[in-house]
Amino acid sequence: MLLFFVIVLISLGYASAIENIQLHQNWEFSEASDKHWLPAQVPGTVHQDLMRHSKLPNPFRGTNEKEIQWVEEKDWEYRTLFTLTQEQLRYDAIQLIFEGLDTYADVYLNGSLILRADNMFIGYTLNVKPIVHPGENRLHIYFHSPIKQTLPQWESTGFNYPADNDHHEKKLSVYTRKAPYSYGWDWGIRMVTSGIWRPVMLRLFNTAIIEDVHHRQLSLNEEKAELQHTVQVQNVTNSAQDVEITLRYSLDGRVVAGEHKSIKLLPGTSEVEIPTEIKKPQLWMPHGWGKPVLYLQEVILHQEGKEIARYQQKIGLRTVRLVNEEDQWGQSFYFEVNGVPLYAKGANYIPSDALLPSVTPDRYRQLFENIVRGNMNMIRVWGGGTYEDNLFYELADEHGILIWQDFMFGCTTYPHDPAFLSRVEKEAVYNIKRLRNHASLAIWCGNNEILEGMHYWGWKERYTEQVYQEMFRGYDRLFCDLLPSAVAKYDGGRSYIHGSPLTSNWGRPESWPRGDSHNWGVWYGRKPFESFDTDLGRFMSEFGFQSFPEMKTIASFADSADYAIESDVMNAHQKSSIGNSLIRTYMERDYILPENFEDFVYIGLVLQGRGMRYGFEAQRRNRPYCMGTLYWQLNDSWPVVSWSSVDYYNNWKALHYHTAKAFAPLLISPVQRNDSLLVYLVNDYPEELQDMTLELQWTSFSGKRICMLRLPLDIPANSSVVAFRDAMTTTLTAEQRRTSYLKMHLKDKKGEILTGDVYFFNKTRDLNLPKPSFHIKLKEIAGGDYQLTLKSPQLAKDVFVEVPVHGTRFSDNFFDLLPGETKVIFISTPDKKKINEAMIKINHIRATYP
Ligand code: NHV
Repeated sequence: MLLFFVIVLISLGYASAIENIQLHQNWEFSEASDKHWLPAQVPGTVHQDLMRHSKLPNPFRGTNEKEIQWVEEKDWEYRTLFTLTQEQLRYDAIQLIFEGLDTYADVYLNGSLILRADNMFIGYTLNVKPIVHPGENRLHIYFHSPIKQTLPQWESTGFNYPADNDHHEKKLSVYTRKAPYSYGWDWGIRMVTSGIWRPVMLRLFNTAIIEDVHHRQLSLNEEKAELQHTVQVQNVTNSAQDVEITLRYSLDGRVVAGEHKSIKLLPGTSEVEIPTEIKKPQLWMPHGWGKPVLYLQEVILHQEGKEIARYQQKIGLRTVRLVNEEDQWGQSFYFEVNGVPLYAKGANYIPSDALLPSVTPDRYRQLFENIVRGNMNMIRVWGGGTYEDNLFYELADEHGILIWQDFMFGCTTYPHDPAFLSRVEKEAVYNIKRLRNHASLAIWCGNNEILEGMHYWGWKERYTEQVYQEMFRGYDRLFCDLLPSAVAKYDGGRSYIHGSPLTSNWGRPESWPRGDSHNWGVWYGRKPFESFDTDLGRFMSEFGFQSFPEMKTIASFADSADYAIESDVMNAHQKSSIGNSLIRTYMERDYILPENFEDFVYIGLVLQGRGMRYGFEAQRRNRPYCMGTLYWQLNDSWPVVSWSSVDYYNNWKALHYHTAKAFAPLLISPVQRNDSLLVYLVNDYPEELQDMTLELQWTSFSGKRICMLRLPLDIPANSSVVAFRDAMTTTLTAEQRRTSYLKMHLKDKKGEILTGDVYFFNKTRDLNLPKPSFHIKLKEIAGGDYQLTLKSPQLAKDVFVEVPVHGTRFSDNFFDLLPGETKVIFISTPDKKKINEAMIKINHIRATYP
């Protein structure tokens, strides 16, 4: 964008207005002690550069993680040269901008120490005009090892912080404002990176620059929106006199204020207030409720008829409010969007890669495609990662995805000495200002699970009373004082909560009715999936279940000799010490345990998908008591066994297909309660649905229809209703309940199917599954796009169509192929890769039986 901007200005003859020069060329790096310089890529990390020069093995493969740990203990240097002309030196201002330095970086320009960076989460803008000269300029950055840098602090602290996810015995991560997950996590490889991880550039300009625009919405109704925009303009002339410029503010190309509004700039930064009004505003709607309409706001500065600066950003008009109030059940926790309570559906997001600079714009787009196709409307940027790239929030705005933004603190207490607090304050202000104009931003949250840890993870016993009490004081200082004050000052009106869960609660029934809940009773508590029916909070912001990634992802890091659950290589990719045994325990409850590794992986995927779906539906059935489902976790940062629904190579696990189905705005949700079958209809649309028909069809596994029922009904807006109730024994005998299923459809008055589901009357292990005989046909419909037709006279359960190309898209997968049904799925491979029938593997539950 910026490059495009430069070119446009030059072509209009405004070459002198502004120049943005990316400094991504000619970099070299070296370990500090050996001065052996090699070409480097910027933005990047030292790990990526070392891998490029074969100085590190692929860290994701085999047990290589342990071979790369030496990198974190070294200091690293990066350097480049750039040239500037006499003419360029004549600009009023020359800024050197780092959008992100990871982390302890001393920056030298032509021999001057111009910055000592100590926080990876903030960008730095430096005035370098007095330091640069015509011709060659030397930029040199010395990265101190984050380990060595903090060791003295650790040694003088006198105790080890409870950062149990930090995979080093000395818990150093807490001292550094650096993505916590890079020190290891229970799904994370340890790669303590250093480097210029975000873009670096020079900005040369005359007169003035638009430093910031803060857009605020003062009121919003059907008639009009009242907005206030605060524009900060920095005057960079040396003149002691006032500088006259004009400012133009436009929305969607229409100048709504300040056409030739002339401004006298005083020396330094001036604030210009622009009130505007939009008649009949079009609202930004969350995904599932309508269009997320965006308006392009643009501020342009002119001097003597020439454009000197331009600022663009898309904004949305909507209200979002966290309603966290006492009510008949306890304390509500829901988001009201444009005046209507929204059932939030989504997941917890972790960083997309262990090496952040390798997340390309394309990967962000694919991520949001997964979010949208998963029928989600909210994503939580969880506090153990990073504040995401601008593109992430732009895509959220565009797709109507609300963002729950944690500050980057999680699962441990932190220091709260003055130096630490001052870093955090800068980080908060920087990121609040960077993100506050996004329509998608719904809430700021102080941290992940720190209070939970304080109360229930044994920390009281681990520390002296004095240390423990000091930790509480630190908590209050950071999360109840510093962060909320920063939010109030720079983003007033946006909701803030000090932490999630709001009232620490795992496994304590008395806390379910209050605030948001993390339910880890399933998984850590070994409770059955059916406990999701009763372990219900007001907003489920975390709960999850692990699975292995599918075989082609395992094959990316393991050899076939490693294909055993407890092999060294598999264990290096399973960071939860109890993970494998928990998967097995749950599998035995619901499925017949398969004999081979590949089938264990496949059934594990089905187990995770079906189990989690049970939870999603239970929570949605219980609206309005429960008003949100954000599961743990959406994605992976490397190929690993984890709770994710999409693996590192962008392959959907069974869970993501089940998510899309369970999060559909209209849901048919059957459940067995005592000896009855109840069929719920859940409508998340803000409109009533009239003249609907619910069709129920009981059918045997070999396709024989047993019984059929049609029920006319209306479904209220934003509701969950029981549409059908039947004693389990009324329609089917016990034997039939092992050999039949119930198919359900919701049709509108034209007979069109709006949604459907299939229900089985027993756990999969207790069903009498037949052996299906498939007819399969693959047809190429365009380059890389295929149509696969599947048919069988007998039921095939949880059919998994496997294609050996990473990132292949399936319109559906992990589905039940009903007897006699012709199932057509669309398959699309990345980069139009060719596939054929022989490459397709099909698995299903019956095929795994001994
Ligand atoms: O373990 C899975 C995920 C984590 O990756 C992540 O930190 O915030 N998880 C589990 C829990 N929270 C989170 C809950 N943790 C516990 C529950 C019960 C006892 C101890 C810990 C996420």
